[in-house]
Amino acid sequence: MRTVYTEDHRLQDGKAELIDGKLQPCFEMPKRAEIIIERVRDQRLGEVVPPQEFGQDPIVRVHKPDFVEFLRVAWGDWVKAHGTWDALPLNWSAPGMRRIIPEAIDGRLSYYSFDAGTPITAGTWRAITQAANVALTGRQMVTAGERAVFALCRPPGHHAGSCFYGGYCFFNNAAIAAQGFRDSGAARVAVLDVDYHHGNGTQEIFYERADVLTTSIHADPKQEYPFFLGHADETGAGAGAGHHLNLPLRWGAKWDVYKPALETAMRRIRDYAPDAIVVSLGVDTFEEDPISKFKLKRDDYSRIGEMIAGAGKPTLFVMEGGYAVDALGVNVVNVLAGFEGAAKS
Ligand code: Q9C
Ligand code: ZN
Repeated sequence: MRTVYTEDHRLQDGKAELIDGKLQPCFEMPKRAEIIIERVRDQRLGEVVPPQEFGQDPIVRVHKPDFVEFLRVAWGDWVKAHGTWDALPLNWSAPGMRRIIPEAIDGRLSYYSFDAGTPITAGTWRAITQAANVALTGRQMVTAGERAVFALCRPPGHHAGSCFYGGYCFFNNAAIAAQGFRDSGAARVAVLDVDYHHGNGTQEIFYERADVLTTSIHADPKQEYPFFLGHADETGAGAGAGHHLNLPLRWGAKWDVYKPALETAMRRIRDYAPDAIVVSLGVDTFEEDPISKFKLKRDDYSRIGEMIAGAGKPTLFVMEGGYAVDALGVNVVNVLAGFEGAAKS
């Protein structure tokens, strides 16, 4: 399996996030992707190729133009107002307040975000456009006939919606790729989100559409971030009714409860008969993850890869979360190698 990767991800290197009541060093750090690419190379998973440039057109297919333009200018506007420390929002509109786009940069950060864990920095725009290019390049390779490709995106994307960022995510790389498959001839695309956190952005983007089936296995939003979406009764709306599947699991979930949830998701995906599958590949379900409370082990990731291969569809893996940095390379490559082993047999 080939990997798409660029060192430009390093340009997203935030100083701090607000977590557990404290400003702490960002868990979403450049080291994450570096550990993963090192393991890809050590294990000889396959060739590593750089992304091509696709411009803003495929991005505005899933994100609103005013949101994209905000991200493009945010750092410059922030520097004018406050200097070169990272930009973070610190208040949000509550029910009863109005959604009028503020002029001041502080207000626009608030308007377009949903948490204080996602700093905008000098290199954010380049890093996030390149992460989208990584996903789009992988999409193009799969469309051209590769059985599977790994898009080593960083920063991640699945919390970002049509007009909001948060959860370390700015552009929804997986959603951009899924839309890219549609725009290049795929009639139906399925998204499988195995990140520990609910893929609220991906759900929001495709919720009223039947041409993209979205599925997510994640920590129950009654217990876990992002809290306000990801319940089992959210199944799609309008034309998309019945085309979304949430499989929330309680804190402490081990392979014995994770496996049946993944079987349920894969069954739904098989029934949908998609032309391609996009996997939002988070490995923050790992037992040693510092911000998560599932208990998957290293070998469980090989099984996840095998089960995804069982669908027998062209597959694009898009990197999402995972913060146990030392084990990140092993766990991610276990999924990919597990997939390859099962795809061959
Ligand atoms: N106490 C991704 O995995 N903070 N984003 C959670 C938990 C935000 C995770 C705080 C976590 C975002 C892509
Ligand atoms: Zn996550």
